[in-house]
Parts: sequence; C-alpha cells; structure tokens
Amino acid sequence: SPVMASEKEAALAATPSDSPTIFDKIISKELPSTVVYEDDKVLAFRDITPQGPVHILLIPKVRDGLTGLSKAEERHIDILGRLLYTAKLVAKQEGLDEGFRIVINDGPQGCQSVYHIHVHLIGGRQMNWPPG
Ligand code: IU
Repeated sequence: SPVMASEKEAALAATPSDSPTIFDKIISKELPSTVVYEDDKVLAFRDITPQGPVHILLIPKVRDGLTGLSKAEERHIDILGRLLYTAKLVAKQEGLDEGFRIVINDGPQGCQSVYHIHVHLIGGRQMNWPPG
C-alpha cells in the first residue's frame, strides 16, 4: 500500500467496510503490539503513532459489526460501556491523574482510518480545544 503522509491522508484513503482490519492481527498476536490491558472482551495497546506521551487504543476483541460508532446497535451497548470504563481503568494505570482525552473518530470526515471501532486514550500533556 502507498506510504501515507499523514493520518488524515490514511483516513481519507480508507474505505469504510466490513473487511477484516489490521486490528484482527493485533488481537490474534499475529502482529506484535504493546498490550497494556487485556481481558476476555477488550484489548488495549499502545498506538504506533502516539499523539502524546500516552496514547492507547481500546478495542473490542470481537467486532460484531461495530466497524465504527455510527454502526452501533442496541446489542453493542454493553461493549461500548465496557470500552469507556476500561479506558478509565487504563488512564489510572498510566498515572493520568491530571486528566486525559478520549476520542472516537468516525468515518472519513471524522478521520477514521481503521474500521474496527476503537477508543483513543491520549494523555500526559495539556490538550487543546477545538481539536484539529
Ligand atoms: P483512527 O481513529 O482510525 O484514525 O485511528 C487508527 C489508529 O490506529 C491511528 O492512531 C494509528 O496510529 C493506529 N494504528 C496502530 O496503532 N497500529 C497499526 O498497525 C495501524 C494503525 I495501520
């Protein structure tokens, strides 16, 4: 695949779809990642392009159609809550006692590049508003 100049470029090149994503290989450990938390439902690992001193992605181990938040159905309510609650646990584990940022990018305009829902946990520096 072509080298992407930026995350935005990758997001705009990504086709929203139900195809398997790179996160499946991270879940199966076929691809290495730095796992910071894992249970039967959720995997949390360090983002390869960190946007802060701490940048972790939290994903459901089973995608179940949840390519992005815009595809959420009632059956996903439990896993959505679990992802956010786990983000709080991991923030504590990472020592982010002064605060942190949670982001869920959705679709091309939201700059989503991987179509397996993921919660970004970013911290360790002062955040700004509005986001880019
Ligand atoms: P996005 O919200 O879809 O843009 O987030 C995808 C993230 O996945 C992005 O921050 C990438 O740096 C990150 N990532 C990764 O950690 N490991 C990978 O192999 C790939 C992307 I591809």
